[in-house]
Amino acid sequence: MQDFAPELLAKLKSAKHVAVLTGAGVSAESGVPTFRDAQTGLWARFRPEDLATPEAFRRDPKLVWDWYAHRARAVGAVEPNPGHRALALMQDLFPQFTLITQNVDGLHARSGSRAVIELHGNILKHKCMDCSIALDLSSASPGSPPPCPCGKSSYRPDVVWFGENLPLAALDEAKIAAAACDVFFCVGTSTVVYPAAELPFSARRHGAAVVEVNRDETPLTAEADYVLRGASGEILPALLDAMQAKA
Ligand code: BJW
Repeated sequence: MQDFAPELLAKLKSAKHVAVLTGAGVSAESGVPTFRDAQTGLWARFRPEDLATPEAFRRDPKLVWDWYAHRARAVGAVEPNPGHRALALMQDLFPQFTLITQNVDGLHARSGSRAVIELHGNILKHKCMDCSIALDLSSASPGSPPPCPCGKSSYRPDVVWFGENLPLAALDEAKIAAAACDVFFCVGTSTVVYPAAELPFSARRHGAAVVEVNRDETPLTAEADYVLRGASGEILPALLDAMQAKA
Protein backbone atom coordinates (compact mmCIF):
# COMPACT_ATOMS: atom_id res chain seq x y z
CA MET A 1 0.00 0.00 0.00
CA GLN A 2 1.23 3.52 -0.87
CA ASP A 3 2.37 5.63 2.11
CA PHE A 4 0.64 8.94 2.77
CA ALA A 5 1.80 11.57 5.26
CA PRO A 6 0.16 10.83 8.62
CA GLU A 7 -0.61 14.58 9.01
CA LEU A 8 -2.52 14.52 5.73
CA LEU A 9 -4.59 11.53 6.86
CA ALA A 10 -5.23 13.28 10.22
CA LYS A 11 -6.34 16.47 8.44
CA LEU A 12 -8.70 14.45 6.26
CA LYS A 13 -10.10 12.62 9.29
CA SER A 14 -11.05 15.88 11.00
CA ALA A 15 -12.02 17.80 7.82
CA LYS A 16 -15.54 19.24 7.75
CA HIS A 17 -15.37 20.38 4.14
CA VAL A 18 -13.22 18.93 1.38
CA ALA A 19 -13.15 20.52 -2.07
CA VAL A 20 -11.62 18.98 -5.20
CA LEU A 21 -10.72 20.62 -8.52
CA THR A 22 -10.14 18.17 -11.35
CA GLY A 23 -8.69 18.57 -14.83
CA ALA A 24 -8.10 16.49 -17.92
CA GLY A 25 -5.53 14.24 -16.19
CA VAL A 26 -8.26 12.56 -14.15
CA SER A 27 -9.89 11.32 -17.37
CA ALA A 28 -6.63 10.39 -19.12
CA GLU A 29 -6.77 6.82 -17.81
CA SER A 30 -10.24 6.51 -19.36
CA GLY A 31 -8.69 7.29 -22.73
CA VAL A 32 -9.79 10.95 -23.00
CA PRO A 33 -6.84 13.01 -24.28
CA THR A 34 -5.53 15.84 -22.11
CA PHE A 35 -4.85 19.27 -23.63
CA ARG A 36 -1.22 20.03 -22.88
CA ASP A 37 0.62 16.71 -22.58
CA ALA A 38 3.50 16.99 -25.01
CA GLN A 39 2.80 14.05 -27.34
CA THR A 40 -0.81 13.13 -26.72
CA GLY A 41 -2.49 16.42 -25.69
CA LEU A 42 -5.09 17.97 -27.98
CA TRP A 43 -3.14 21.23 -28.19
CA ALA A 44 -0.11 19.28 -29.47
CA ARG A 45 -2.16 18.37 -32.56
CA PHE A 46 -4.64 21.23 -32.93
CA ARG A 47 -4.42 25.00 -32.49
CA PRO A 48 -6.83 26.29 -29.83
CA GLU A 49 -7.24 29.50 -31.88
CA ASP A 50 -8.73 27.41 -34.72
CA LEU A 51 -11.15 25.39 -32.61
CA ALA A 52 -11.76 26.69 -29.09
CA THR A 53 -12.67 30.36 -29.42
CA PRO A 54 -15.93 32.10 -30.40
CA GLU A 55 -14.05 33.69 -33.31
CA ALA A 56 -13.08 30.24 -34.63
CA PHE A 57 -16.72 29.12 -34.52
CA ARG A 58 -17.91 32.26 -36.35
CA ARG A 59 -15.17 31.81 -38.96
CA ASP A 60 -15.76 28.11 -39.62
CA PRO A 61 -18.77 26.69 -37.72
CA LYS A 62 -18.66 23.36 -39.55
CA LEU A 63 -15.01 22.69 -38.70
CA VAL A 64 -15.56 23.45 -35.01
CA TRP A 65 -18.89 21.58 -34.85
CA ASP A 66 -17.34 18.48 -36.45
CA TRP A 67 -14.36 18.52 -34.09
CA TYR A 68 -16.61 18.66 -31.05
CA ALA A 69 -19.03 16.08 -32.47
CA HIS A 70 -16.09 13.72 -32.95
CA ARG A 71 -14.83 14.33 -29.39
CA ALA A 72 -18.35 13.95 -27.95
CA ARG A 73 -18.67 10.55 -29.62
CA ALA A 74 -15.29 9.49 -28.25
CA VAL A 75 -16.33 10.56 -24.73
CA GLY A 76 -19.55 8.57 -25.05
CA ALA A 77 -17.52 5.45 -25.81
CA VAL A 78 -15.27 5.53 -22.73
CA GLU A 79 -15.90 4.65 -19.10
CA PRO A 80 -15.06 6.34 -15.79
CA ASN A 81 -11.82 5.04 -14.26
CA PRO A 82 -10.81 4.21 -10.66
CA GLY A 83 -9.88 7.89 -10.05
CA HIS A 84 -13.42 9.05 -10.88
CA ARG A 85 -14.88 6.25 -8.77
CA ALA A 86 -12.67 7.07 -5.75
CA LEU A 87 -13.87 10.70 -5.88
CA ALA A 88 -17.48 9.52 -6.05
CA LEU A 89 -16.89 7.40 -2.94
CA MET A 90 -15.15 10.27 -1.13
CA GLN A 91 -18.26 12.45 -1.32
CA ASP A 92 -19.92 10.49 1.49
CA LEU A 93 -16.92 10.56 3.85
CA PHE A 94 -17.11 14.24 4.80
CA PRO A 95 -19.87 16.50 6.18
CA GLN A 96 -19.40 18.67 3.09
CA PHE A 97 -17.75 17.74 -0.19
CA THR A 98 -17.52 19.91 -3.30
CA LEU A 99 -16.38 18.51 -6.63
CA ILE A 100 -15.37 21.17 -9.14
CA THR A 101 -14.25 20.08 -12.59
CA GLN A 102 -12.80 21.77 -15.64
CA ASN A 103 -13.62 18.64 -17.62
CA VAL A 104 -16.42 18.69 -20.16
CA ASP A 105 -16.73 14.89 -20.44
CA GLY A 106 -19.40 14.21 -17.80
CA LEU A 107 -17.42 11.24 -16.43
CA HIS A 108 -17.68 12.37 -12.80
CA ALA A 109 -21.48 12.30 -12.93
CA ARG A 110 -21.39 8.96 -14.75
CA SER A 111 -19.29 7.50 -11.93
CA GLY A 112 -21.83 8.62 -9.31
CA SER A 113 -20.57 12.03 -8.17
CA ARG A 114 -23.47 14.31 -7.25
CA ALA A 115 -23.79 18.06 -7.82
CA VAL A 116 -20.60 18.33 -9.89
CA ILE A 117 -19.67 21.94 -10.60
CA GLU A 118 -18.75 22.05 -14.31
CA LEU A 119 -16.67 25.20 -14.80
CA HIS A 120 -16.05 24.73 -18.53
CA GLY A 121 -19.44 23.30 -19.52
CA ASN A 122 -20.26 19.90 -20.99
CA ILE A 123 -19.41 18.62 -24.43
CA LEU A 124 -22.62 16.57 -24.58
CA LYS A 125 -24.80 19.69 -24.21
CA HIS A 126 -25.53 22.40 -26.77
CA LYS A 127 -26.86 25.93 -26.77
CA CYS A 128 -27.59 28.70 -29.25
CA MET A 129 -24.58 30.85 -30.14
CA ASP A 130 -26.80 33.94 -29.94
CA CYS A 131 -29.68 33.46 -27.48
CA SER A 132 -28.04 30.73 -25.35
CA ILE A 133 -31.21 28.58 -25.33
CA ALA A 134 -30.28 24.98 -24.57
CA LEU A 135 -30.82 22.34 -27.24
CA ASP A 136 -31.62 18.77 -26.38
CA LEU A 137 -29.56 16.76 -28.83
CA SER A 138 -29.06 13.12 -27.90
CA SER A 139 -25.86 13.26 -29.90
CA ALA A 140 -24.36 15.80 -32.23
CA SER A 141 -23.87 14.50 -35.76
CA PRO A 142 -21.04 15.73 -37.92
CA GLY A 143 -22.13 18.28 -40.52
CA SER A 144 -23.24 21.85 -40.13
CA PRO A 145 -24.48 22.99 -36.72
CA PRO A 146 -28.30 22.99 -36.62
CA PRO A 147 -29.98 26.43 -36.75
CA CYS A 148 -31.63 27.76 -33.59
CA PRO A 149 -35.39 28.47 -33.78
CA CYS A 150 -34.57 32.09 -32.76
CA GLY A 151 -33.38 32.49 -36.37
CA LYS A 152 -30.32 34.51 -35.40
CA SER A 153 -27.67 31.84 -35.10
CA SER A 154 -26.94 28.14 -34.85
CA TYR A 155 -26.29 25.76 -32.04
CA ARG A 156 -22.82 25.28 -30.59
CA PRO A 157 -21.30 22.97 -27.98
CA ASP A 158 -22.06 24.19 -24.46
CA VAL A 159 -18.41 24.50 -23.46
CA VAL A 160 -16.37 27.53 -22.39
CA TRP A 161 -13.98 28.73 -25.05
CA PHE A 162 -10.97 31.00 -24.53
CA GLY A 163 -12.05 34.59 -23.98
CA GLU A 164 -15.51 33.56 -22.76
CA ASN A 165 -16.80 33.98 -19.25
CA LEU A 166 -17.31 30.91 -17.11
CA PRO A 167 -20.89 30.18 -15.97
CA LEU A 168 -21.33 32.70 -13.18
CA ALA A 169 -23.20 30.52 -10.67
CA ALA A 170 -20.70 27.66 -11.09
CA LEU A 171 -17.70 29.95 -10.64
CA ASP A 172 -19.27 31.61 -7.57
CA GLU A 173 -19.97 28.23 -6.00
CA ALA A 174 -16.41 27.09 -6.70
CA LYS A 175 -14.92 30.26 -5.19
CA ILE A 176 -17.06 29.91 -2.07
CA ALA A 177 -15.98 26.28 -1.63
CA ALA A 178 -12.31 27.20 -2.11
CA ALA A 179 -12.60 29.89 0.55
CA ALA A 180 -14.45 27.69 3.04
CA CYS A 181 -12.90 24.21 2.77
CA ASP A 182 -10.37 22.63 5.13
CA VAL A 183 -8.63 20.58 2.45
CA PHE A 184 -8.44 21.42 -1.26
CA PHE A 185 -7.36 18.77 -3.77
CA CYS A 186 -6.09 19.75 -7.21
CA VAL A 187 -6.14 16.63 -9.38
CA GLY A 188 -4.80 16.15 -12.91
CA THR A 189 -4.73 19.77 -13.98
CA SER A 190 -1.82 21.80 -15.33
CA THR A 191 -3.17 24.76 -13.30
CA VAL A 192 -2.53 27.23 -16.10
CA VAL A 193 -6.04 28.14 -17.26
CA TYR A 194 -7.70 30.98 -15.37
CA PRO A 195 -9.87 31.60 -13.47
CA ALA A 196 -9.98 27.90 -12.44
CA ALA A 197 -6.22 27.94 -11.75
CA GLU A 198 -6.73 30.59 -9.10
CA LEU A 199 -8.90 28.32 -6.91
CA PRO A 200 -6.15 26.29 -5.14
CA PHE A 201 -4.19 29.47 -4.41
CA SER A 202 -7.33 31.09 -3.02
CA ALA A 203 -7.99 28.00 -0.87
CA ARG A 204 -4.47 28.22 0.53
CA ARG A 205 -4.82 31.95 1.32
CA HIS A 206 -7.99 31.10 3.22
CA GLY A 207 -6.17 28.49 5.32
CA ALA A 208 -6.94 25.18 3.57
CA ALA A 209 -4.32 22.47 3.19
CA VAL A 210 -3.71 22.10 -0.55
CA VAL A 211 -3.00 18.66 -1.99
CA GLU A 212 -1.79 18.25 -5.56
CA VAL A 213 -2.31 14.92 -7.33
CA ASN A 214 -0.48 14.97 -10.66
CA ARG A 215 1.93 12.94 -12.72
CA ASP A 216 4.06 16.04 -13.35
CA GLU A 217 5.09 19.31 -11.75
CA THR A 218 2.81 22.35 -12.22
CA PRO A 219 2.86 26.01 -11.16
CA LEU A 220 1.00 24.87 -8.03
CA THR A 221 3.56 22.27 -6.94
CA ALA A 222 5.82 24.65 -5.02
CA GLU A 223 2.83 26.11 -3.15
CA ALA A 224 1.06 22.84 -2.33
CA ASP A 225 1.19 21.46 1.21
CA TYR A 226 1.23 17.88 -0.06
CA VAL A 227 2.25 16.62 -3.49
CA LEU A 228 1.10 13.13 -4.48
CA ARG A 229 3.07 12.33 -7.60
CA GLY A 230 1.58 9.77 -10.01
CA ALA A 231 -1.57 8.72 -11.81
CA SER A 232 -4.83 9.81 -10.20
CA GLY A 233 -6.39 6.44 -11.06
CA GLU A 234 -3.86 4.84 -8.72
CA ILE A 235 -3.33 7.51 -6.08
CA LEU A 236 -6.97 8.36 -5.32
CA PRO A 237 -8.11 4.75 -4.68
CA ALA A 238 -5.00 4.19 -2.53
CA LEU A 239 -5.74 7.36 -0.55
CA LEU A 240 -9.34 6.28 -0.09
CA ASP A 241 -8.13 2.91 1.25
CA ALA A 242 -5.69 4.62 3.60
CA MET A 243 -8.45 6.95 4.88
CA GLN A 244 -10.81 4.06 5.47
CA ALA A 245 -8.08 1.99 7.18
CA LYS A 246 -7.59 4.91 9.59
CA ALA A 247 -11.33 5.35 10.21
C1 BJW B 1 -2.30 13.47 -14.94
C2 BJW B 1 -2.57 12.23 -15.54
C3 BJW B 1 -2.94 11.18 -14.70
C4 BJW B 1 -2.06 13.66 -17.10
N1 BJW B 1 -3.04 11.37 -13.39
N2 BJW B 1 -2.38 13.64 -13.64
C5 BJW B 1 -5.21 35.39 -16.13
C6 BJW B 1 -3.88 35.23 -16.51
C7 BJW B 1 -3.58 34.79 -17.79
C8 BJW B 1 -4.57 34.51 -18.72
C9 BJW B 1 -5.88 34.68 -18.34
C10 BJW B 1 -6.18 35.13 -17.06
N3 BJW B 1 -7.54 35.18 -16.97
C11 BJW B 1 -8.09 34.77 -18.13
C12 BJW B 1 -7.11 34.48 -18.99
C13 BJW B 1 -7.30 33.98 -20.39
C14 BJW B 1 -7.58 32.48 -20.47
C15 BJW B 1 -6.40 31.74 -19.87
O1 BJW B 1 -6.42 31.26 -18.77
N4 BJW B 1 -5.35 31.59 -20.66
C16 BJW B 1 -4.14 30.89 -20.20
C17 BJW B 1 -4.05 29.53 -20.91
C18 BJW B 1 -2.94 31.75 -20.49
N5 BJW B 1 -8.83 32.14 -19.80
C19 BJW B 1 -10.00 32.28 -20.39
O2 BJW B 1 -10.11 32.74 -21.53
C20 BJW B 1 -11.22 31.84 -19.61
N6 BJW B 1 -12.19 32.88 -19.63
C21 BJW B 1 -12.07 33.99 -18.89
O3 BJW B 1 -11.19 34.13 -18.07
O4 BJW B 1 -13.06 34.95 -19.12
C22 BJW B 1 -12.85 36.26 -18.63
C23 BJW B 1 -11.82 36.91 -19.53
C24 BJW B 1 -12.08 36.99 -20.88
C25 BJW B 1 -11.12 37.57 -21.73
C26 BJW B 1 -9.91 38.04 -21.22
C27 BJW B 1 -9.66 37.93 -19.84
C28 BJW B 1 -10.64 37.38 -18.99
C29 BJW B 1 -11.88 30.64 -20.29
C30 BJW B 1 -11.02 29.44 -20.28
C31 BJW B 1 -11.72 28.30 -21.07
C32 BJW B 1 -10.86 27.07 -21.18
N7 BJW B 1 -11.44 26.19 -22.14
C33 BJW B 1 -10.82 24.89 -22.37
C34 BJW B 1 -11.55 24.20 -23.55
C35 BJW B 1 -12.93 23.68 -23.09
C36 BJW B 1 -13.71 23.10 -24.22
C37 BJW B 1 -13.02 21.91 -24.84
O5 BJW B 1 -12.92 20.84 -24.22
O6 BJW B 1 -12.59 22.02 -25.99
O7 BJW B 1 -10.88 24.13 -21.18
S1 BJW B 1 -9.06 24.99 -22.74
C38 BJW B 1 -8.64 23.53 -21.83
O8 BJW B 1 -7.80 23.88 -20.71
C39 BJW B 1 -9.98 23.00 -21.25
C40 BJW B 1 -9.54 22.58 -19.87
O9 BJW B 1 -10.64 22.50 -19.00
C41 BJW B 1 -8.52 23.63 -19.49
C42 BJW B 1 -7.57 23.20 -18.41
O10 BJW B 1 -6.78 22.13 -18.84
P1 BJW B 1 -6.41 20.95 -17.83
O11 BJW B 1 -7.64 20.24 -17.44
O12 BJW B 1 -5.56 21.47 -16.76
O13 BJW B 1 -5.61 19.95 -18.80
P2 BJW B 1 -4.06 19.99 -19.20
O14 BJW B 1 -3.90 19.14 -20.40
O15 BJW B 1 -3.56 21.38 -19.30
O16 BJW B 1 -3.32 19.32 -17.97
C43 BJW B 1 -3.49 17.95 -17.67
C44 BJW B 1 -2.70 17.67 -16.41
O17 BJW B 1 -2.95 16.33 -16.01
C45 BJW B 1 -1.17 17.79 -16.59
O18 BJW B 1 -0.64 18.52 -15.50
C46 BJW B 1 -0.67 16.33 -16.54
O19 BJW B 1 0.59 16.21 -15.91
C47 BJW B 1 -1.73 15.70 -15.69
N8 BJW B 1 -1.96 14.26 -15.92
N9 BJW B 1 -2.39 12.29 -16.87
C48 BJW B 1 -2.73 12.55 -12.85
N10 BJW B 1 -3.22 9.90 -15.19
